[in-house]
Amino acid sequence: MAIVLIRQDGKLDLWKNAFLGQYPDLPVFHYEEPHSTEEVTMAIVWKHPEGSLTHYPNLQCIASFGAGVDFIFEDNTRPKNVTITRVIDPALAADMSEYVLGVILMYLKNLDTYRQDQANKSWRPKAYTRIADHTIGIMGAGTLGITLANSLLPLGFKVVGWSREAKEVENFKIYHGQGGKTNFLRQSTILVCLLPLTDATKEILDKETLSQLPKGAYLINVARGGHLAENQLIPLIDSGHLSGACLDVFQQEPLEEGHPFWDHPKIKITPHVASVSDPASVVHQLVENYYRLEKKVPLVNTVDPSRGY
Ligand code: NDP
Ligand code: OXD
Repeated sequence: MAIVLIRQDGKLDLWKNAFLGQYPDLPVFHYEEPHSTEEVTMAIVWKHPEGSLTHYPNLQCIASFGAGVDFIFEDNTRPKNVTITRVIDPALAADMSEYVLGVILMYLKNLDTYRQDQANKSWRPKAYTRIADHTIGIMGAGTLGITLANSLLPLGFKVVGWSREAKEVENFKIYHGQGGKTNFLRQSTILVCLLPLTDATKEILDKETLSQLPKGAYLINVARGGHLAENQLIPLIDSGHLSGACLDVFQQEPLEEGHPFWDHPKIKITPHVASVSDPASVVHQLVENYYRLEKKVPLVNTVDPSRGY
């Protein structure tokens, strides 16, 4: 039995060393070095090259290096009937909450605009809003969404959530399904997308959905670029229906040089960094599943293929 690591972002050695640092005897290889493909039972992947999983005839688990698994389901060449797992990690959730809180406070107090004004040596005081003025709508009240809600509520924000199935939590209301979507959207002065990308959520942030937000609402997309119907965003901002957006994820990453989002004064862009899996924090859960395979016991953090997340 062995583990293969597949990713194309220059971080293979960093991850391999993180595994070996904590588990020196672990049979872990990266996909570009010589290894017995027959031995491999677990592939840990992040945006792997399509077709790369077909080299492993004895694969029992495909594990995402991150929380999302959309790129695994998109690879139609992947071996089917192999368990898929994802990362569920308190540090990943805390990092996401910190990022979103930072964006919200920047928006409330116009801090990004003053940064631009300073570059132009322009003194232009603007009206600001307060925490009490806003209801944060968390689209995707799952692991990351609930952690975010629990970090915003003590600060005085009103929070509403939206999920696929009905669920109740003590401190805020979670709407669900198509039936609850409109009520959820109507209240959300700041909408944070934390959905998984699936057939049901593809381009869910389109004109129809975003038009149901209150006038002047702000959009934060930290989930996947595929959630946003990109060509429908700028008209909603330019018409004044939305006051702006902060986007961490894009249909195509890196964002193409000529994309209109780069130059729009009311769109803030970050390069898919809202929350990044930290090897020190997630190696343990990935290796735990490798040992579970060895012992033939059920894996943790599995994904339901029928839901796609
Ligand atoms: P979870 O699976 O824990 O939560 C997903 C939530 O979305 C659940 O509440 C689920 O509902 C809800 N949901 C799914 N489908 C629908 C639907 N069709 N209609 C309504 N609600 C739906 O995921 P995580 O919180 O761990 O992660 C969310 C996503 O965040 C990841 O998939 C990834 O794409 C993205 N991400 C982005 C990062 C970045 O740096 N930008 C970093 C980490 C993650 P229910 O509760 O009923 O199942
Ligand atoms: C993730 C991500 O899914 O980093 O973990 O986007």
